[in-house]
Amino acid sequence: MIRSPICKLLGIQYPVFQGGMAWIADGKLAAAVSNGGGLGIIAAGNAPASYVQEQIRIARSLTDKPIGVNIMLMSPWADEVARLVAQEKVEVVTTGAGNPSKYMAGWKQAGIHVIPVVASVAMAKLMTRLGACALIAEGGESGGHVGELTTMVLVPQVCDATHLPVLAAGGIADGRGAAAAFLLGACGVQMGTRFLSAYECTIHPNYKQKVLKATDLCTMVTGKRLGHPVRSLRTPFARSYAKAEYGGMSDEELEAFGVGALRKAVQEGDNEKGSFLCGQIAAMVNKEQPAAEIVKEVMDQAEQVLGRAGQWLA
Ligand code: TUI
Repeated sequence: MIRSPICKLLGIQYPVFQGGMAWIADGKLAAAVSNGGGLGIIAAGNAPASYVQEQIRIARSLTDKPIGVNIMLMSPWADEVARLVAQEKVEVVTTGAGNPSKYMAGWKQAGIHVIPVVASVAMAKLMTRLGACALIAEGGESGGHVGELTTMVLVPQVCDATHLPVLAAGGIADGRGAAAAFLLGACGVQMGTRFLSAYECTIHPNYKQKVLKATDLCTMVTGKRLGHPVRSLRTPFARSYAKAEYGGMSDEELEAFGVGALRKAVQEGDNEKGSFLCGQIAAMVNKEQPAAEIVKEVMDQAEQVLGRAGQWLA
């Protein structure tokens, strides 16, 4: 069985986090992952604190295991969600899409395990100095907001830059990817795209089917012009956004074009106006199954792969 320092630190069975996917990772999905021995994470996304509070209540009613909340730092509600997680004594807070420095001291005082997502060595060093208890190094293979570096390149550099436990994210959806992450120096993984196929993930059926049918070149990155690159499935909407980005639209028009697109994908499965955020590894996500089974299957496979890892040693 695979156990690593992050298991003991957080009181979880397997070193597997479920990514805090905006509009998708709700209390039900998070509880299912935590009940499976991983760490389920509720996404605050662009929602107000009242929504997050309700999802925490739902998760607490379904599991007595530790849970996390992901705070999307570009959200206009980030300050109030930051206060809420301290009040609610959530075990773990992860952050994404920005720099959480101004919240770190308050969260630590509230006894929260703070685990920021970093996409660079500089951010890894800063978060280490400010008292994070672990880091998630996320490469640009991931879905949603992406940094510049790939997982293969980022993870070993972050491991060298910190004494903290590092989880790898971006492009990991099975035991091979998890084993590779361990070999790069990570002591756990975070997966988003793989959990889109969980039974407990209640995205629109159109969204789920698109992920299950995706092939290797099915994703693309848009949004670089406005400074917020996002990886999504290559749908009619993503293509027309990309066209608009390099056409004559003003920044304001472009911004308005994208508003609400993720919600339209998740709730309505809207093929024309929805933005189906998704990682590059979607091609390898082929079946629906319970979240708990995903956690166990990935770790069992990683164990087998690691057992064979020395086969070429002479
Ligand atoms: O945050 C994510 N993925 C996301 S957030 C999101 S919601 C959104 N919707 C539309 C546009 C933008 C966001 C959808 N997917 N992943 C974690 C992550 N964080 N990846 C990269 C980073 C990151 C980037 C820069 C973390 C820190 C950072 O620091 C920049 C700075 O301030 O120096």
